Amino acid sequence: MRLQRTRRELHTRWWIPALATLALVLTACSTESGPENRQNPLRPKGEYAEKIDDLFGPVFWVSVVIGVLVVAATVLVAVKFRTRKGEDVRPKQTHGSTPLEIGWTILPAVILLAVAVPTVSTIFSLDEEPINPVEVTAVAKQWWWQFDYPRDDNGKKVVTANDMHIPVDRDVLVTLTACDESLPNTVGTETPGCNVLHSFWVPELAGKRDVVPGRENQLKIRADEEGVYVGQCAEYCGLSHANMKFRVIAQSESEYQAWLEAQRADAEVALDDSSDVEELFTAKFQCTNCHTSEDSSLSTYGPNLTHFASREVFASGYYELTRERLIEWLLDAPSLIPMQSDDCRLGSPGSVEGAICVGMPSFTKNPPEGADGQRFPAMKHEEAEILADYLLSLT
Ligand code: HEC
Ligand SMILES: [Cu+2]
Repeated sequence: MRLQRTRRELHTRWWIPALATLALVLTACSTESGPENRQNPLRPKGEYAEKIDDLFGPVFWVSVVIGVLVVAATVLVAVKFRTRKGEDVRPKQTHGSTPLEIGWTILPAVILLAVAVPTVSTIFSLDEEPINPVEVTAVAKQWWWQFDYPRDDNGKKVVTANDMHIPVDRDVLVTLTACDESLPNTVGTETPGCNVLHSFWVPELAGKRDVVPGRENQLKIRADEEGVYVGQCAEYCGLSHANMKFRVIAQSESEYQAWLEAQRADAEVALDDSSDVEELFTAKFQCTNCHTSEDSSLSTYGPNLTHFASREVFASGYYELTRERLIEWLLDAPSLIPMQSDDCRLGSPGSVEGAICVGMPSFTKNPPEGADGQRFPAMKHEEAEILADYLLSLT
């Protein structure tokens, strides 16, 4: 009795795993990051992303039709020619059929050709020379992006992080590099100043392109509407890869030029030689080993902070820039970097020796060493506040 019921239950409860699967699939429709997650390649917001979408649509439907036909034919044949009760004869075996074989060779070839023609033509059209482009270099690091804007007449470039500003309705040619001569090598890479493999992707503005150490790739992007688009590293590059985001801020040409002008300008607040801030920033904690806050044309190990407060987000776009968050970050950044290795987070002596910590160090749990080889003392809350207020004045 008991056994029978269990079996019946098994038969009638098939919907439980089915429902669980459905629920899992539906999480993809989550609107948690707003009604539009701003990373939807099926909702292109620029000419080049549109071209890709125009290709994707027809190819998708061709695949759907073929998929449905193949599955339907398979099911039909399986049902129609199944062994019936009491029937125990081996079905008639057929070997070779010239018309069929010619047919199923030619048909797929024709379908592939039909897909290849628009595909290849789209590839060529996306590869056409950009017209009067704005040029930006994206330098991929673990796990954040640096953006370099070309030198002006005085030979000064602009170096910023996480927010990439572009004008609307204009081609932008992005040079993609994982190397920066001013930096030491990332462990495991051979080319000077190079980081590991990354990939640059702004789904609503263009296709993705790999950032390869020792090579310079280029990608054309374009936005047709003003707005903020969310980009993402699309090639696994270490533990916190999934959070290696950035924002593309598309503005009118005049707003863009004004932004660039402001970024070129000197720091809003100069470090005064005898101030508390100067003492903390350059002497006590030597933030200057990895950052600069006085020259927006320099590329450094960590993000250039000269106009830090002009950004709305920080830490690869993961956090909104608020005073509280910034203080937390200055005290113990590794704990705020998702997936940062435990060695870097805990800073427990012994486990840290030889551990590869990338990113901003913890100034409370695992303070870095100064030039004299001595570890800095743990940062006090008041010190973090002074530093945060200074950084927030750097508009
Ligand atoms: C060993 C090098 C190093 C030192 C020393 C260091 N930083 Fe950093 N810092 C980094 C790196 C790398 C990042 C980027 C981390 C990320 O985005 O995950 C960073 C990020 C930051 C950011 C966020 C920037 C942004 O736009 O996302 C701020 C602010 C910052 N550091 C301030 C400081 C201050 C203040 C000090 C001194 C108390 C300091 N840092 C010392 C390496 C360092
Ligand atoms: Cu990456």
